[in-house]
Amino acid sequence: MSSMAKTADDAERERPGPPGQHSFVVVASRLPVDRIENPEGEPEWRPSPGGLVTALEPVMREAEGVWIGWSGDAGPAAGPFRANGLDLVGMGLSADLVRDYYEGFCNATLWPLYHDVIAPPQFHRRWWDAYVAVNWYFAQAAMAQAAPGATVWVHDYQLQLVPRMVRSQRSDVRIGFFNHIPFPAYEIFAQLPWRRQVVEGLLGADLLGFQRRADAGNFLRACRRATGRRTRGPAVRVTDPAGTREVRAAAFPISIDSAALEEIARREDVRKRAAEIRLALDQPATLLLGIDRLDYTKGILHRLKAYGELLNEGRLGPRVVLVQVASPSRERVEAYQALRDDVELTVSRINGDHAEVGSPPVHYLHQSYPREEMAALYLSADVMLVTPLRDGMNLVAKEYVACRYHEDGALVLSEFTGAADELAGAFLVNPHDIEGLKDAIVRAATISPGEARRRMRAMRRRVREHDVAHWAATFLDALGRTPR
Ligand code: GDG
Repeated sequence: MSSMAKTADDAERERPGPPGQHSFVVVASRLPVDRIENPEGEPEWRPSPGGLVTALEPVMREAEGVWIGWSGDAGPAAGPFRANGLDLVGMGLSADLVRDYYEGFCNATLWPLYHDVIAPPQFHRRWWDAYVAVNWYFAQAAMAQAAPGATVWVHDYQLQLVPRMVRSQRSDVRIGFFNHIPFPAYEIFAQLPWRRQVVEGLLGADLLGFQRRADAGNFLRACRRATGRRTRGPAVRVTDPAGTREVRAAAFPISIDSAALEEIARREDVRKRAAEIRLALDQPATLLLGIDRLDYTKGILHRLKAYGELLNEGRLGPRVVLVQVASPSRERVEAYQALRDDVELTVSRINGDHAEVGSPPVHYLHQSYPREEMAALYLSADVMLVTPLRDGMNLVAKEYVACRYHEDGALVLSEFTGAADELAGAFLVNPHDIEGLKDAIVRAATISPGEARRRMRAMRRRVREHDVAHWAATFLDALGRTPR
């Protein structure tokens, strides 16, 4: 990668290459496949089906789409290839760029900053340079793939400069951007030494999608404050060499493939597995469940604190169990290593204080599971605990609801998640308020079947009608209607 030391402005002065062949281009930090080694020791691509690829697959096929992303490992670019019936372009990041761009600027600067500085963000100029360089590398790949007049959909905080970089050379394409994580209040965003460049980078798009209206509002305020631009409702007027245009910023809450997940939950083997899970836990009267990436935004420690106190006070009765899945995440970033130590210490203390031989009150699983096992866990749990301190949406909450086809179970949900705007049937909590959280857990654990049904039914309707296909279609429809 020879262009690594470029600044954003240098990058824009370069001449564009010839246009590509694809009329729909997805640009995301990660590919929808993982590189694995087969038994013969050769590399192979295995699908890593997330909601995003499921939602975009039909559009990808119809519009001869291509997906540009990184495999997740340091190493050379895989180049264009086909896997799973999709055209993919694998981007390569050197070990230095993985450290400075991915672990550094993305995960130790932007992630904590955009999640309300729950952990202190670090600002390093070398990391910013790597961010500019990698964004430019992705922008070039997007331009090389995009046919004249193509639609380019850029995803998430790792690639905020790509819209402007693409626009500067390809005013023929339509550019959408979706931010999967929150956009912080200006007082927090303003800490970023490169705040103006980030806002300008995003304003290269025609349409900017956020999870919540509050996020779109925060972005519009950042436009006014960091760039001095005027906004009118959801629109920002931008003048660039190709003329004056209006950029729209609005909420498009993401969702899950609800029907597909419910189908898994209804499978006989999955139902059997759910029963086995309860049996293995010695048929608890109440099974509480937490499923999160092991991340400091997810409020796992607050949840454990509340649970530990409830056990001390005996408010949940004797036969209660918490299963906490904390799937390994960003293990080379310092704050994540510290969090893992804290969580594991806290779990051990609770178990040390309350376990009887063979029956610990917390089952802590630092592992990743197949989707079937996840569905069985959702199906087995009486109460789902989703207590982030800040979360763009939180798909786990929606997944729990999608699996509860018996219309039972209860959801305790932090009001600081995007999902809280939609799932009014949940017990909404402020996870910092430990007493309030404890009360909500007790209420959820002792809910009457009638109330549970009423709440769950409303949430299920929402998740069924607003699934991920609806999300993608709504965004792409709005993007298609932006003025040319
Ligand atoms: C970001 C934003 C936003 C977790 N462990 C396993 C596993 N998972 C799956 C869950 C769920 C997904 O990972 C996690 O999604 P979340 O939305 O809960 O959180 P983030 O990873 O932080 O996602 C978030 C999202 O982007 C989408 O825009 O909602 O706010 O932070 O689907 O099920 N899946 C499997 N095994 C595991 O062990 N198979």
